Amino acid sequence: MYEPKPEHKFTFGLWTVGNIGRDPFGEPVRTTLSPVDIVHLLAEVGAYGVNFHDNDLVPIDATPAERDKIVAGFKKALAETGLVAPMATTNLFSDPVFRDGAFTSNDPRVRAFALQKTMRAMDLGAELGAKIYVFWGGREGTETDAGKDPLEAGKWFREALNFLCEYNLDQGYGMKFALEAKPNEPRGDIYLPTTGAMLGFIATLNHPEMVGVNPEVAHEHMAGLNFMHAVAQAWDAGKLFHIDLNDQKFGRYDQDFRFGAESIKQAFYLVKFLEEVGYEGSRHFDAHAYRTADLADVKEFARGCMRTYLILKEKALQFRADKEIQALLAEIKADDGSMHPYFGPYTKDKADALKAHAFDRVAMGQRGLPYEKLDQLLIELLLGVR
Ligand code: GCO
Ligand code: MN
Ligand code: MN
Repeated sequence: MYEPKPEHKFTFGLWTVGNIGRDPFGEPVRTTLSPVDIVHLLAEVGAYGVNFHDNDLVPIDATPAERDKIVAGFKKALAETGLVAPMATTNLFSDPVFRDGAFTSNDPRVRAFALQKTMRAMDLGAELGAKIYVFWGGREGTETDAGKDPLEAGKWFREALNFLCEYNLDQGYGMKFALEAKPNEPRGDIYLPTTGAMLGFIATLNHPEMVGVNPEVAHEHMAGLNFMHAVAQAWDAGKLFHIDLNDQKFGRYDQDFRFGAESIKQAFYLVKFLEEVGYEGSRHFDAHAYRTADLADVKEFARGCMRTYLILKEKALQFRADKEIQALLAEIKADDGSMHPYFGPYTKDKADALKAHAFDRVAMGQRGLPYEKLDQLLIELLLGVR
């Protein structure tokens, strides 16, 4: 019943199920899987697609001949399994060259290298059919603001994206860029730390229509924010090009837990939102299994992400069909139409009439709203007793 199907558009990055369980305190606990192994693993658990950073697939030091061989093998695995590669991105954070950022590094040679590396990674993405190109500026930030000017860094970042938008046009790749915000980690502070900040920044670009966002649950939760609200703002702006689903305790380090592992209610609101507005992009799980997992448990992790999404999708339908819940919502949103003449576009007559209207403010302030009752019904629905 909760079997993933291609139409659900569930995708995983090579780096997600391929995560070997290294952390700042400990060595890897799982063996490295090749990209081809990962494609087969994802096919086995029922995913629709696989996303990748350039260097998840092609090592940074690979020769052109090695690159071509790896890409051919990967294409073969995609063809064998029917998986697609809808999103690609650049690793601009692992190599020591990016220790002070990529597009915002103080070193102009690093900024130019970051552009070169991204153009090559876009070529790779295009070759494999990716139409969404993600930018996660993991090291675009500072530990001390004594050495970097945020205005200058912002200008460099804008110039880089403007340049790459033109490259996309010039090559005829037809890609859409999706900017992913994160407040910190690995930098002390990362520039443009929230989805809202990214949306403001996009409006300053030369090709704003080409650029949207890739919000991630964990990143907004690290900042203590309401993820669904950020997604709604992005959707309203026509900018929800991609989404990174995972989970995270609020305010903690970057945990990348299985989707729905921690915040069931927030996950429910999110799935309900995506399904009700008709979001058609990938449901990308940017998460990894606990460090305690072995390979079998990694598969459970991947299956769990998709299964929880599908369970919550069903719960959203149940919420809409629940008569008691809908009656409460109707009561909360009651509207006798008497205020309609005051809403909509401004006219002087409307303003005059509204200024003259006598409101019973005290009575209005006495009206209670049954949100407690509604929320308890939602809890019972999610706990499976409704
Ligand atoms: C993180 C980020 C990354 C990006 C990935 C693709 O916190 O590490 O979420 O996983 O999503 O680099 O851009
Ligand atoms: Mn993340
Ligand atoms: Mn992410």
